[in-house]
Amino acid sequence: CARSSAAPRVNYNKHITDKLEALAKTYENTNDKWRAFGYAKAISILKSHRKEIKTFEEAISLPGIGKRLAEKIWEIVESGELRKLNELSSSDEIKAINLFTNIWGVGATTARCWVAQSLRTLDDVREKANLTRVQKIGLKYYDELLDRMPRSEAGEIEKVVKETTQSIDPDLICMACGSYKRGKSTCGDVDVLITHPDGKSHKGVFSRLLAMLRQSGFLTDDLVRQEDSGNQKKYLGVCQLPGDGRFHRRLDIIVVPYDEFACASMYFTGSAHFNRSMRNLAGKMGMSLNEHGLFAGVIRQNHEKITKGYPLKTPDEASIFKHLGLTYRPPSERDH
Ligand code: DCP
Ligand code: MG
Ligand code: MN
Repeated sequence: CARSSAAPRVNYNKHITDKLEALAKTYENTNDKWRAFGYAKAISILKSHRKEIKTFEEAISLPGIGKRLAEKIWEIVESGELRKLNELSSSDEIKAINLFTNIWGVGATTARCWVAQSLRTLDDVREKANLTRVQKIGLKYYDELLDRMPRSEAGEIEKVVKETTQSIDPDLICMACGSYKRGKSTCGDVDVLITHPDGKSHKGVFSRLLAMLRQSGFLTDDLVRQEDSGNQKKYLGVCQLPGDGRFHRRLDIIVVPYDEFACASMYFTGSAHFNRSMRNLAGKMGMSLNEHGLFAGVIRQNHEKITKGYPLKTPDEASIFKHLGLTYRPPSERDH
């Protein structure tokens, strides 16, 4: 959650949260949204608990954790196993749903639909399912896209994008955000953010950059191109570094106007969990935070905004923390 101290975070209960996360994911995939939601809340509480849980009493005394969840926690503490998870993951249907939702572009609804049509393997899907253009790409690179790349490779990808970007205009700012900026040792994809300090020369860069990266063979497949969210342009695709034995990797590129740079870089740096708690905090303070800006004087009725408020000046990330009354936290301390 959003804290005012800047102490690094350790998850003392990873052995528990790993199992509960797997169970939550299964519930989400099987459309048990409420159950998944209950688990997500418990997992976040466990992750911010300052010590390892060793007794049932400790588990049940945590806020938002009832008897049944405490029993599951206790079972993991005591036996290292979670029977419910083992049981669910031995079902062929559930195995297939989990297999299918790991295809990029396939959600739980589609996966369930295929399972209902008796599809069980990736070959079944390849031969019998009605695939979208994007799902075909997801299937083509199934293993490669599931693999997390070493941090050094994310750095190489950032370098290619940066050099190409700055060949258009050397003053363009271009940097990898996401898990890379948080200092993780592996990255699921590379999230590159681009802007220009003069506030206008970012315009036109998006299309030119993509064309150049495609031309050089670096971009191999396009997944999604979003040009509709205000002044930000977002690209999701697949790239491959030159040389033998290189995997295809997911690459996201966002180009933003300079006055949205701080909020965009904070959003894109994440983590998703950190973003959620920052947004919640802003909401409680009558503000609203998203990748475009931080707005004050927001009036809500039943959680619905009735006035948009006015944008606050956010020249850098530190100013966002300051507006929210928080001590600055560097990216490496934004995992939860
Ligand atoms: N993001 C978010 N909410 C989402 C998805 C993303 O706030 N539902 C933000 C926070 C993420 C950032 O976008 O850190 C980049 O998204 P990624 O999915 O690329 O996540 P990470 O880079 O954090 O992790 P990974 O290494 O898996 O890519
Ligand atoms: Mg990422
Ligand atoms: Mn991403």
